[in-house]
Amino acid sequence: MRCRKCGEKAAINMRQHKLALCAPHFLEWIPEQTERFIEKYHMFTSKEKILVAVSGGKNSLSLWDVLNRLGYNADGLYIGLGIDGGIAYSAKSQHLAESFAEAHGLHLLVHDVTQHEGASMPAAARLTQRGRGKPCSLCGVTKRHIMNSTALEGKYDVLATGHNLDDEAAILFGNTLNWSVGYLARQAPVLPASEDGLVRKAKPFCRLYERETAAYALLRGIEYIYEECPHAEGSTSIYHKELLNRMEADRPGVKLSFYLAFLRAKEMGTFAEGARSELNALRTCPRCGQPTTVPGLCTFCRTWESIRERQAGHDRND
Ligand code: Q46
Ligand code: ZN
Ligand code: ZN
Repeated sequence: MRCRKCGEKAAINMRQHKLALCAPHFLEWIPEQTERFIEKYHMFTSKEKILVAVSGGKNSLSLWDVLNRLGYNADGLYIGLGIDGGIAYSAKSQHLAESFAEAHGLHLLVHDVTQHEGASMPAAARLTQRGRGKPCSLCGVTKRHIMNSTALEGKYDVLATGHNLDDEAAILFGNTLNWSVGYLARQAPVLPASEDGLVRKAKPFCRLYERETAAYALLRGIEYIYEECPHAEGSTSIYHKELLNRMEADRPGVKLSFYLAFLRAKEMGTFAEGARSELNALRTCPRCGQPTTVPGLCTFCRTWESIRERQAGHDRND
């Protein structure tokens, strides 16, 4: 297999694009494609301040690297969840995020959940009924809250995440199986800021396959955490990814066409009603001031309040 651009030996063959490239041309192609998506979906401009959610994994570190190479003004945010799982998951991923920032002269903000919220994610999950001890739903609520509040406090124009096409297709697949109209209405390459305090969100890698972001990280020599979060095992999103991978193996490009056809349907106004009813249902949390769909305290404030109460109860009983 030869590189389409220079005829040298190809480092990657992307069947879905009918395109093979050598390492140097592939390392140029990824930023070119990313820039194209940033402009096409009006995600942000080079004058704006960007906060990249960095987990220490291949997608977020590659995204931070690409934005930096393209000359964007992007800081990173690492959220320390206090997950060990026998592999020191959080400690390792934080170290990799910090080393990357240092090596590239980039600014990384670190928010430690144990320090700020009072318990690590696994300990907090054990204290709530949510997910019967599995931390993922609490973790999702907490990460979204911290990302939004950090972006608002730091006056960032936009929050960028490393979601790739495999993530987006799996989310879309799950939302379609349940016909979750509200979620379908909110799934997009870019979500504008809302007046009531949600910062703009962008996914510049939403059209890149995970295989491509992984190859980019490897060829750029980016050190990232290979292990998945130990709590990800057995998750529905991984199951959906596996199903889509099986389809992709038989029909290269199916993930991309599934996602692009969805975006076209959205452009035609499908799900607009779902978006309107979601927006109408938004209220403001009296404690943190962030928008919420539930009356009274938002899910973040309510859940962490009950975690701290239970923790205090435990401490008294000790
Ligand atoms: S980090 Fe958190 Fe994920 Fe780990 S605990 Fe679950 S939600 S799996 S993306
Ligand atoms: Zn080449
Ligand atoms: Zn709140």
